[in-house]
Amino acid sequence: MRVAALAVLVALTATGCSGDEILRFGWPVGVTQQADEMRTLWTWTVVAALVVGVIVWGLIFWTATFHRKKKTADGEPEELPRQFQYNIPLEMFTVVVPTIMVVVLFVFTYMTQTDVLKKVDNPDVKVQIVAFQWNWEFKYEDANAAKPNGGGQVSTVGSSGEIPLLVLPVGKTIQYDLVSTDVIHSFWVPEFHFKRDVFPNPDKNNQDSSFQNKIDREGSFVGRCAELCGTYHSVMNFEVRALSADKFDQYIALRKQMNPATGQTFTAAEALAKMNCGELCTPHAVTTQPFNTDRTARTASN
Ligand SMILES: [Cu+2]
Repeated sequence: MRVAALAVLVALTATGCSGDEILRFGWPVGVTQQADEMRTLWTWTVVAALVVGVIVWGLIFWTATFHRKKKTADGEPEELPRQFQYNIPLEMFTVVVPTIMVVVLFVFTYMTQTDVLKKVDNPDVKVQIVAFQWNWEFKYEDANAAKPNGGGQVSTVGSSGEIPLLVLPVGKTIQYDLVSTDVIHSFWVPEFHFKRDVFPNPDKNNQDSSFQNKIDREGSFVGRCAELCGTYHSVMNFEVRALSADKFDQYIALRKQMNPATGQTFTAAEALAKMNCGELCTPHAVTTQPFNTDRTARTASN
């Protein structure tokens, strides 16, 4: 027993796991409020499973150790131990208790799912996510005013030479409206712990083609198409750049302004470069054909 306790202690300390990591039980780190809610559900589900597990393991150990087939005093094998089949109370117990467990897990899962899918009426930012073979366009639905070269929405579109950057604010409710111009794609940012298919004609199918979330930290996160959509499906990548709300406002303002150097409004990369806020505003861009999957080997675009 002492050896086992020591082994557990060594395992916990030697691997350098923090309390947070232990309670994460292998759940990957997410960057949205919704991902944290899912993590809480996971943590308590594992805790509940461990409690049940410890009881079951204890019972197995107890039965196997103390209720083995014994020999009698004269060396003859003992008759079968007492049998419990057709024990109605016991059978009721083994039906009712697992049913209660499943119901409890179901209720908490349903509550978490409802929370994750919840939408408020007035999100702070709305982006239309347009998927097409084989790239993405991100249109900022509220940022359509006063572009000097004739108006139109602020939007970022990927090309075969540049991965599109989806710049978003931290701490704001963001609504993603998904639409495809051709086949079914799927919008997936692994760190959001959320993925949703992108359909052509979103009004004509029964899937809700929009969702909302709230990002809780700054950073760069890789996004992918998660639905096999044709020859160049694998190059359909994008990048989410989460900036503080101030920096995001600055970014959108720049996107509406004329870049004197080009005579056009600032592109995503130009606006980020002009903001000059370090690594976070470095306009990483990676050629998408062929796509370099090594995200540490990004090449800066001009
Ligand atoms: Cu796709």
